[in-house]
Parts: sequence; C-alpha cells; structure tokens
Amino acid sequence: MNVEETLVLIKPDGVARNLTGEFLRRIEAKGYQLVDIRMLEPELELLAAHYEEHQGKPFYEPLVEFMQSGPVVAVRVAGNRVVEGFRSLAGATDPTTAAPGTIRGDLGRDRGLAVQQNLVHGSDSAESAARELALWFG
Ligand code: DAT
Ligand code: MG
Repeated sequence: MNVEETLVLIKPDGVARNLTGEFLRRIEAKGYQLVDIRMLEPELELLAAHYEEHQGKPFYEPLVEFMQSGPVVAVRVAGNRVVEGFRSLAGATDPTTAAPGTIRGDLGRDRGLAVQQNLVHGSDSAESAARELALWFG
C-alpha cells in the first residue's frame, strides 16, 4: 500500500495563464491519480492557516495578496511517494533557478516582485499534506 496523498494548488498565475490543464496533464502523465479538484477564491483565513509557517517573513503579505488575486485550483493527488514526487515535478521555489523540465523551470520566471509567483504549490511532507488537505478539502 503506502499510497500517499498531497495537496497541489494551481496558483492564480497558473490559472490566469490557462496552464491548469498542462499541470494536470503532467501529474497524470507521471502516473499519479487525481482524487478531487475544486476551484475557489480563498479567504484570508484559509491562506493564513495554509501559510502559517511563513507569517512574519518579508514575502508573507505579498504572498497572501498574490494568492487572493484570482481563482486557485486545489487538487488532491494520490500515489506512492507523491509528496516528494510532486515537489520534484514542481521544481525549486525560485523559478529562475528551477531546473528545466520542471513546472517552475519550464513555465515560470522572476517578475521582479516581492513574492515569487511560481505557478504551483505542493505539500512538503506527509504531515503538511494531511494538514493542508484538511484545510482545502475539509
Ligand atoms: P515552496 O512553495 O517551494 O514550498 P516556500 O514554502 O518556502 O516554498 O514558500 C512559499 C511561497 O512563498 C513560495 O512558493 C514563493 C514564496 N517565497 C518563498 N520564499 C521567498 C523569497 N525568499 N522571496 C520571495 N518569495 C518567496
Ligand atoms: Mg512550501
């Protein structure tokens, strides 16, 4: 068994650029299962809970503002080692140095803003995934 789940978010930049299908395609092509999906405009409270670990950092306010700039697509994704596997598909946080072949490396770039707009979010551990899936899917 050992089937894990992770939370993927397609951030407002990814939705606005009509890349939702491209990201879902990459997840499915890798062999992971899409379990649930919803599009929403997240409330401040949800984002504050989701990004709790970043409160107080210089990019926190710009991050929350960016995440409220348009619709977000939340996806529950399942598969063996999917937490680590989706982080690998997404690439490094900084889209300038994210490896080509990754979502952020292929499709993201720095826009000179206070927060990196890097198209997608993926939970960083099984514990984070459980916490974040409860926040976004209840
Ligand atoms: P990740 O999304 O790769 O898990 P994170 O959890 O450290 O990265 O940060 C959350 C988001 O905040 C990230 O996707 C982009 C933004 N961010 C992180 N570090 C940043 C920095 N030093 N400058 C600007 N934006 C940053
Ligand atoms: Mg993170």
